[in-house]
Amino acid sequence: MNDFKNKKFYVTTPIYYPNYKLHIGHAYTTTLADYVSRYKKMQGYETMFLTGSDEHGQKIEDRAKEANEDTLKFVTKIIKDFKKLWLKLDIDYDLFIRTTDETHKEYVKESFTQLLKKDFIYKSKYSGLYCKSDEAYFTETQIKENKCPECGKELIVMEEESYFLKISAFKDWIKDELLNSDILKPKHRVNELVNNFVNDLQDLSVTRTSINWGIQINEDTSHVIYVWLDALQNYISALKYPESKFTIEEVWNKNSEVELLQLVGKEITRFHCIYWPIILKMKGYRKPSVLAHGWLISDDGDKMSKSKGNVVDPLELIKIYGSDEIKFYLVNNIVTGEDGKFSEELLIEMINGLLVNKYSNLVSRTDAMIKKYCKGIVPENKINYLPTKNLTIKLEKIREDYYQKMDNYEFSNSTKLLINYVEEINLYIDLTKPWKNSGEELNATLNTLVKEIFNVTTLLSSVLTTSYKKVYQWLSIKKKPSISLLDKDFKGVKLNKIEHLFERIKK
Ligand code: ME8
Repeated sequence: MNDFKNKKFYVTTPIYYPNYKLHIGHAYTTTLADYVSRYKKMQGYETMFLTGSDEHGQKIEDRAKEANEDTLKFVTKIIKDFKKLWLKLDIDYDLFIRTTDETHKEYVKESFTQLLKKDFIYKSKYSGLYCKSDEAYFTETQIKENKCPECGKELIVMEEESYFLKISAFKDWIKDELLNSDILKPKHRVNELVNNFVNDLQDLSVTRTSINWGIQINEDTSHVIYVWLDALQNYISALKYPESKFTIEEVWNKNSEVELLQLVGKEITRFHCIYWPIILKMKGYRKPSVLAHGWLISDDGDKMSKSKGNVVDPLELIKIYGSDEIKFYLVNNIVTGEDGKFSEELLIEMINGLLVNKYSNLVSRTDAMIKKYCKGIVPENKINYLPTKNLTIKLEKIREDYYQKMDNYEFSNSTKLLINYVEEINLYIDLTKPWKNSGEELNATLNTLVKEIFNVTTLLSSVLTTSYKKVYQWLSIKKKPSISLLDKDFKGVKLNKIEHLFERIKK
């Protein structure tokens, strides 16, 4: 392994709209961010993980009105639920940004003034087909039968005085960047984006006079900033907060060495991979690095979304199945970058098939054998036992592959390798048959089992963020998971009691 001591990693999720409670789709993105952030931390990186809420715009104001509440009070209540979800899901974020925070608002106002001074913003009139629900204009070529291509709702004609961002001036630049650099992963989404949006790229309307609930610009208080110019800049403004671990210059300057990962659902790649890189370029900053994942779809094959009424409440699921179980399903069973199904049935199948049968049973079996054959004390491995040597070679290879997948952000492939790691250890038990073995060979086997359970548990700890603690407690390890702990020899360690890591779920 390399030394990552002086390296830094900045990971972000979209800031979610506090118009409704979050559903399992939101939990998916945040779980991926948490997984990769913990992994980088284990490698020795200094990490910063940003999430938050996108609080301005008509939709939010409308929802507050429906509820007959003051808008800020309304969103503040919903945000309590956001934070509760992240707590119950054991998400270790560093900073929760709200776009209604003063620091963010000030930053966005100043930024607007600067872009205006640099002539990247100008005033004009806009008329276009607009989707109120997605808060976006669409061009004729993007739509069919006056319906929003993203949510299917009826579009309306909007005309208003507006400030515009000179996006179209960067059309060739962004096309080239998308095709030839790493702004967007997976690569197959690039063509989609270029064909659907870049070829027909127009200046972006960035203010509204028809909306009150937003950030007023200094230059003209009748205009508030349109949500995307407001929202996207959270990734910069957060770094001005006192709790921020990194500074704006450190992360966003062109020569920055901070590794960056911005996770988004595929429906907002347009904003993150066209407008956002252009905004950054206008400000003289580096390019973003975005991973667009697919959608969680329900059994009927539809995207899970509040407007379709087919959402699953993660808080309810956590109560029944536990947070690690849900996180593992999301990371492992949804192929990163593709759409994937979520249902309770599939979740139960995964819990019983992988977490209980393979992983939890491995730990229980090993615990029982060491307690039976060695009075609960891990024996020493004194010999060069061939099955152990063969196992070690295989597992080292899996580990290398694991690091590679993680560094490539192929999350579902990474956890599949860890399951494979567990399977190899199970096969090693079948092969060495400790119940028929004795003497130094038995000692070598049991010592190896504990070592490899510890290794795989350490790697799994980035997703099984609660359950790994049971194994650490079993082995009296008080330290935080770290790659530097791998391959520790547990000879002479007295095993503590351990309960089942995962319980079988009855259908
Ligand atoms: O778009 N499957 O907020 P939002 C997978 N405020 N992921 C899903 C999902 C699903 N079915 N449903 C939602 C916004 N998501 C803006 C973002 S960022 C500057 C502004 C996740 O509350 C996914 O990450 O509508 C998606 O991009 C995000 O939630 C949309 O959240």
